[in-house]
Amino acid sequence: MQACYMGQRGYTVDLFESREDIREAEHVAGRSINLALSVRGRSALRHIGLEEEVVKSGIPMHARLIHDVDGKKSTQPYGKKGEAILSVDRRKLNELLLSAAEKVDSVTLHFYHKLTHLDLDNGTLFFTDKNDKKVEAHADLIFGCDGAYSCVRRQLMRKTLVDYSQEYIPHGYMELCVPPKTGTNGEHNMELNYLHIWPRNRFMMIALPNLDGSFTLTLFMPFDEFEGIKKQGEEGVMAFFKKYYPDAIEKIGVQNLKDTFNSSTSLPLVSVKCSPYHYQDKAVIMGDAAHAMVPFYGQGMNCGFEDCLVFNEIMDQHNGDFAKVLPHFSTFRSPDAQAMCDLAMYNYVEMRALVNSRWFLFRKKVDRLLNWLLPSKYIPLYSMVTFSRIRYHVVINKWKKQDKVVNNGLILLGFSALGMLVWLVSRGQQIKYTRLTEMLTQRIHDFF
Ligand code: EGU
Repeated sequence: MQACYMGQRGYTVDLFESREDIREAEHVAGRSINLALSVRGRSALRHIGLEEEVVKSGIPMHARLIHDVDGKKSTQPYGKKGEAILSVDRRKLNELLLSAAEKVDSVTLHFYHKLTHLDLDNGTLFFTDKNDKKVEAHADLIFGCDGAYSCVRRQLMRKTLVDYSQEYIPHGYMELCVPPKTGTNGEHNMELNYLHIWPRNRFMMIALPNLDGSFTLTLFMPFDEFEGIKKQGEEGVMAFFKKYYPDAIEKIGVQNLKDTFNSSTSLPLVSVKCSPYHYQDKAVIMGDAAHAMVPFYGQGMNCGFEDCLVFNEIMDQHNGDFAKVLPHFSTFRSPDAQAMCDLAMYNYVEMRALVNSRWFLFRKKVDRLLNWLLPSKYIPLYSMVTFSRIRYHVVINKWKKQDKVVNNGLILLGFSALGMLVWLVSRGQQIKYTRLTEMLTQRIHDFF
């Protein structure tokens, strides 16, 4: 993505990728198969003329579909009519981006180049290629878009004063597959245009649709529970699913479920925050390298893509003077990326702790009511994150303010109801209760 942006601005770009060219790969192992693309990611794609093509190959999800333990289903729309998030294939997206980058004359792609170390002051990069041969390259400016375990970031941290935090959560994830209906030519076996959710307190499962008629299921669960189930072998797996996800067994298929569960490992989820993102005018990190987040808002890719858009806007402001652009990018972007990391972590906690609490469910209802009453004034948090380009740190501020107003409003409403009740009773009982009413009114007055 960043190669496309820089290439289209006329810079000479060499893109180094440790793996093979995914367009020629037969089978791509590991990492999640589909991604949720929303407004921020789409805006970044639009700017390089790729939005339409990506949207065409994505599946719109207009609502969430929640499966409870009894197999009962309920839906909640995401936004207004026509608003949706897209389930896109990671591989397809990578292919489109690579082809778009390759189309630019000044961009050259290099595959099978694994970065081993780099000299930031001289702009020298050291790679090993397919045959383990050492390859050296030189660059005036290095973009480190090399993921959560970034090599560029590691070097950056030795050269400047970088604040850094990393957190693993106790949950891991495992991907399972719901194949298309048997005997059909890729007909979906569950409702197509939804993000399916099976919330179950300590663990949770979600499913996103694929173009070939299948769904990719992602099960989030503490590592020790994964281990516990695996120890019991096939029976353990079946017992677990019968208890918590009975409706999913037939969709996945018994044999498929047993096979995948016991042959896959659960993968870790890491959250990384750091600041600044740059070294002088020589290097800058972007995407997961700068801000890896847990996936509980579906924003990892969207936030990373938005980095490119933001960087590009800052390039415009400084006429491409990297000595100004890089620090500006760091100070402008890191509060937002950190805010998103925090929101994602907050949602991880919330989803487990609060999904069943009465107050939480009540607040969700109030949220929807208020949004329905004041569609432009009261926007739910997920909506600001997913369907707007409001800066993430502003999203948090707005949300906190909104939350306070609503909570106070609800308390006031509660007290008014109580006051009314007391007043009615005291009218019947005369003087006896006037003092009580007075006392209460005084209390309410003091409270606000
Ligand atoms: C997790 C893993 C539902 C893809 C957060 C919603 C996600 C995605 C939600 C993954 C959830 C969770 C939101 C979207 C999205 C919801 C969101 C989460 C896509 C608060 C492939 N999350 N995800 N929230 O709102 O804003 O329906 O792996 F289950 S899309 Cl965890 Cl909108």
